[in-house]
Amino acid sequence: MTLVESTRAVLGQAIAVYRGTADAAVLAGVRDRLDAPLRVAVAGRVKAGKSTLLNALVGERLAPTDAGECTRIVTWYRDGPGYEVRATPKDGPDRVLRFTRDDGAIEVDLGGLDSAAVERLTVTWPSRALSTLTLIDTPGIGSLSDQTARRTWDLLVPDDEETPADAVVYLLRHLHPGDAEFLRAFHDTEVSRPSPVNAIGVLSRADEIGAGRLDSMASARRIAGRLGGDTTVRRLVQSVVPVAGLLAETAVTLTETEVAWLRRVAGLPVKPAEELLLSADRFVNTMPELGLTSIEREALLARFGLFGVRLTSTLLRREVATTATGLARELAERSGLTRLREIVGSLFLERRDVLKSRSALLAVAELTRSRPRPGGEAVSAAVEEIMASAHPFNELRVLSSLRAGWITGKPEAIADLERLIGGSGNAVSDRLRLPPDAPAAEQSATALEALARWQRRAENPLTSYEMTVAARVAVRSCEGMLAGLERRR
Ligand SMILES: Nc1nc2c(ncn2[C@@H]2O[C@H](COP(=O)(O)OP(=O)(O)OP(=O)(O)O)[C@@H](O)[C@H]2O)c(=O)[nH]1
Ligand SMILES: [Mg+2]
Repeated sequence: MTLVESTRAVLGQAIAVYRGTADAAVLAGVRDRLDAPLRVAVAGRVKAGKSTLLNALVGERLAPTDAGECTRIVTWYRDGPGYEVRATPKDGPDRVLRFTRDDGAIEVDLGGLDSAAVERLTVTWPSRALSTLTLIDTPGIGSLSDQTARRTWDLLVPDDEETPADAVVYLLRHLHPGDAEFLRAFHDTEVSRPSPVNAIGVLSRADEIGAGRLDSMASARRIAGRLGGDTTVRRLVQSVVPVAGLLAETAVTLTETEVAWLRRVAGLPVKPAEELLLSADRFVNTMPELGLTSIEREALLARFGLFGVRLTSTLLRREVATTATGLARELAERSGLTRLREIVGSLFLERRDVLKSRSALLAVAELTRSRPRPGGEAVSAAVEEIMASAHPFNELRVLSSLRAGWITGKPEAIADLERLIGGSGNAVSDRLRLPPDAPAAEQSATALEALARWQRRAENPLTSYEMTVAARVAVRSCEGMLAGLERRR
């Protein structure tokens, strides 16, 4: 039985035990979630750029990024056949709301509802990106009011019931003490403690780090690298990637008009262009002969930021990209969006089943603990059995221990172990450090070598206890890969 199948079986068992109670419906919901897209929450402090980044991931400007009332409500964006915005009030039934959308974000009319009385909004939107990921936009934590922060907290660290999110993209600018506390609580759950298994860190608004200079992203990469190596951060998130969210959002929604405007800037010789772009104020108010009104220039700044205008006009001048499509691709790459998507793919999407099962089993475990019913012991025993024996969970556990610094050894061995058990992605090529298109024979040979290496370590009497446990898990991972490769042949 696969992990998802065993999870589904336990859920069936639990539903039978709770039949006739309100919890049965909750459990049925948990079971349905196993087949639904992965739920990823975008969290972080106020104005960290959460909504902007969410839009970049969707590929459309949906989430409002201004100071509107709706930024204070947890909002789910999910794929569906039609367009709909629905409010779930704290009390009372759901309500379908009216909304408008011109060429920017969705504007929701709360229809007299007080934002504080709304538990969440659900935006259903036909979208390819959302068909694999349901994205949850959260109000900033450490925000104006404690109540708003509380909502994000409840969403990710509920006191009871299921955790609504399977994974989280956490935006950091510079690590704030509150950030660490927040993430730690989110991970303080049964399967792994602390666990970086379901969180990715994003060093957000990366363009602002180098004051918008052309080398801003390089500085941001260095800082992200340092943050990602920091022990506190490593315990909380799998890796930290720098993303210039605003530019990323613009890249995926770029218009021909914008490109045409930027061509005018690109048409200037280097020196005057540099002078024009020294500050936002200069860009808006000087050089009338450029042929762009101040309103057009302000529109460009709002969409690209000063860094984006500098970068894009330079790319056009140097003919690195000549078409809007080419430019969009280049900007997605340079803003860090492409890399973030790869990481979401390898760390979340490829591990979807484990993350899904994990959320579901945690929900069942919590329910049997907090509201026991006759027959519930067998269910919690079955949950424990899966959690203790399913190999993917063992991998996650070792990964957490590694990240927490509980397993020590030579740095090369630690790095090898971390990759083998899926710390850099679940794909066999990621685990074996091979190119994705490496021939099967090469993959098998590499997996065999790794197997022998980790068997030796597991059997070596001088290996520490923690490392022995981890080595056994690595051996299983290698065996699993070999079996998979064998099957494919
Ligand atoms: N320069 C720059 N500005 C950004 C970036 N990301 C967002 N912004 C701007 O920062 C402001 C806040 O962005 P949002 O995406 O609304 O941030 P948020 O975290 O969702 O904010 P709240 O929901 O209110 O906490 C907006 O004016 C954005 O245009 C970025 O990467 N670079
Ligand atoms: Mg927001």
